[in-house]
Amino acid sequence: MIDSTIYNCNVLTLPKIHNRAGNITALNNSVDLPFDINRVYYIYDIPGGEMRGGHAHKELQQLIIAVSGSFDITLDDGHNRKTVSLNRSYYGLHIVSGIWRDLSNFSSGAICLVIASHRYDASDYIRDYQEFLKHKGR
Ligand code: T46
Repeated sequence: MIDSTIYNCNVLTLPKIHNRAGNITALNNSVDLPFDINRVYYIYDIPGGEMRGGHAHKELQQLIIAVSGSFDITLDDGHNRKTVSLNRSYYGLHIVSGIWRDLSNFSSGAICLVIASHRYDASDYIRDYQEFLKHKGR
């Protein structure tokens, strides 16, 4: 079990296969990720000035990639905060469980790809910040 703090949420450099016609990044289960993949989704057509997130997950781990454009992710473990800017297709932010996140500053045309450790489960979300602090024992 990984500690549930922002210091355990790191930007991973993903494998990149380059040739003159462009790049490929392939993510292999159990090889390139710190968890097994159970779901992939992506967020796109994000209107200017909008924010996403505003919640934490009890169990879910994720790898978040700006496959196009850029955006910022602010992570909060109930004690400390940090903001990570993603702007390259070969960087992925690993978010461990139990971290509040806010996504903002989406560039025009940004696409946010999320690789997730579990299938969708509404009961895994904590959408109230005070409840999140209680969950963290703060
Ligand atoms: C996160 C950020 C980056 C589903 O039905 N299935 C799904 O797999 C997902 C992800 C969402 N939904 C439904 C649930 C809500 O009615 O889509 C609606 C919006 O979902 P949510 O509020 O989770 O959207 P975001 O963009 O705020 O958050 C999502 C992830 O849930 C979250 O874990 O980190 O993307």
